[in-house]
Amino acid sequence: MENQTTTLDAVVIGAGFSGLYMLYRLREAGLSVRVYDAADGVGGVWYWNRYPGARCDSESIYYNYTFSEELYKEWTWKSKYPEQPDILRYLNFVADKFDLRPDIQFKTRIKSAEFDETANRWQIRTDGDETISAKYFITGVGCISTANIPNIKGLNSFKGKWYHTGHWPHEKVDFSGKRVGIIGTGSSGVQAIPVIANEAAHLTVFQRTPQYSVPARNRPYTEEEILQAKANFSEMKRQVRASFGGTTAKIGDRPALEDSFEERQKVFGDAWDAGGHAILTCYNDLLASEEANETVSEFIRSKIHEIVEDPETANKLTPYYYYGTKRAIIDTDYYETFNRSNVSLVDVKKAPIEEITSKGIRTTDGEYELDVIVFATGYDGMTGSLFKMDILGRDGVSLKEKWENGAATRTYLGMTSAGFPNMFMITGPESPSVLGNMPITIEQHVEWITDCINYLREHEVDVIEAKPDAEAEWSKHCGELADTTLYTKVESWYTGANIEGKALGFQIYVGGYGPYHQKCAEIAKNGYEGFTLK
Ligand code: N01
Repeated sequence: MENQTTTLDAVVIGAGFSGLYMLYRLREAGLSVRVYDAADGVGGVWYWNRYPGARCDSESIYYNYTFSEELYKEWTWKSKYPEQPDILRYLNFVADKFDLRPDIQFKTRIKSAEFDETANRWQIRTDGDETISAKYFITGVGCISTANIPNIKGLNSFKGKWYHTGHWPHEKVDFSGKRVGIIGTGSSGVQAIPVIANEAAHLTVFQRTPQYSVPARNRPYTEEEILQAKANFSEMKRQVRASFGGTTAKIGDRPALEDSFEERQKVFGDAWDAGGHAILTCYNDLLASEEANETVSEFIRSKIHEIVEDPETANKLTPYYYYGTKRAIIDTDYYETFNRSNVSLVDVKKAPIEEITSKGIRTTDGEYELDVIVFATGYDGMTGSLFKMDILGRDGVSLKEKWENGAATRTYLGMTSAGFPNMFMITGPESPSVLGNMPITIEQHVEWITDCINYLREHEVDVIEAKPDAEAEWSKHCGELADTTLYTKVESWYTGANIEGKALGFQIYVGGYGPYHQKCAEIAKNGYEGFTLK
């Protein structure tokens, strides 16, 4: 077939929360726009993450769009923490309500995007050999969407079935009567483990780093709560957009050590009983001071020893790093699951996995025979999905090359990068993104990008590009802020430490959603300060 070229004003990659709203806004602004997604449906990560127990850890009534009051009032969440099928239904509902599908091309992956300096347009290529010429190139690829399947010798020889939580089959995986092994105890593993344990003949958990987890205390919403949330829409919208993390949660007004031990136990105990992430924000310095952090870390450790009956298992499950510096986890019956007779825990830090054999997993301590292996081994976060494409800016320099494979990520506001004109990244590195409730920060990016494009069109500006000094300043500011926290002191997917050979760096703006949103608004108000407009 002959190579076709499509001409559009804008190309958006990804049909998740970011891409759907970007499409809605740009279409409303009168642009010709198309969204591309490799999946055959909308949903982004919620399309792919269908593993047992998959659920969001942001509260439902905040984990949605706030741009349309009508939409907010038409949709009703069932439970406090939304499960994956409900989120996927919600995003399908959004796509239908706003008739978005005609402008989405599914089952199409973007392979490359190259800026053509003579035409000031992006030449974008798909895996179907289609070429699109677009004025604006916008990525909505998600921060944690490129699966990390560790390079363990022998996977191909395994005779059983294996799955990654982020690429789960659409049909139910039947664990009944099976010997299942799961590698990984991050958010995905902690959610999947209790559910798989309920079904499997035996579940072996291969744990490298023990995790802190706090009960979610998920439950159905009452009718009263739903009515109240809907009635309170405008105030909720105002609060979440000005907040630190995209919800109405309050951050404690004092440092942890200002309270006595007994007072702290009461505060932490109440947060534990209430469930969710509140325990991390009881005090205002839990992520900034080692001593303060130790108080909450120790509280959770003591809970693990209360819950887990076998002392040796409890010891193996006891974490040692600063709580919250790896993404905080909430669960339903995680630690309780280790009291079951059909669950065993293998410490692969002590006895590392050597290989996957035809029969199962062999560690330095012995071989575990398995019918199914589940990889809950996470993602190449922040830059993984951007680097999967060949994005070439001015002078043919690739984004990956410019950012030295992640070692020197440079952005302006986490949305743009010098040398990549008319390109915008929704929730890119060095924006607040994953440190809170994603839909709220996504909406802010989408609205800022739309306003920016409207401004360019009104002022007949052909090209917008971050100035190198403005971006250097922003990256420095992000780094300095991060260094005031404990985040940079612990290895996690936030720092890239989970990916073999990946350069280490903490690429998230930690100053909070509200202050960040204000900064972006100021820059726009000052005629896009820090950008060259030509
Ligand atoms: O991935 P992770 P995830 N051998 O990277 C282990 C979001 N999310 O998919 O800690 C043995 O957190 C690794 O061990 P270690 C959320 O933002 C949200 O669970 O590196 N083990 C770790 O235990 C979350 O943070 C929700 O030592 C290996 C695990 O695999 C992010 O996605 C639900 C290994 C990976 O944990 C990622 O979560 C799910 C190896 N070679 C996800 N390689 C909710 O909203 C890795 N591990 C609730």
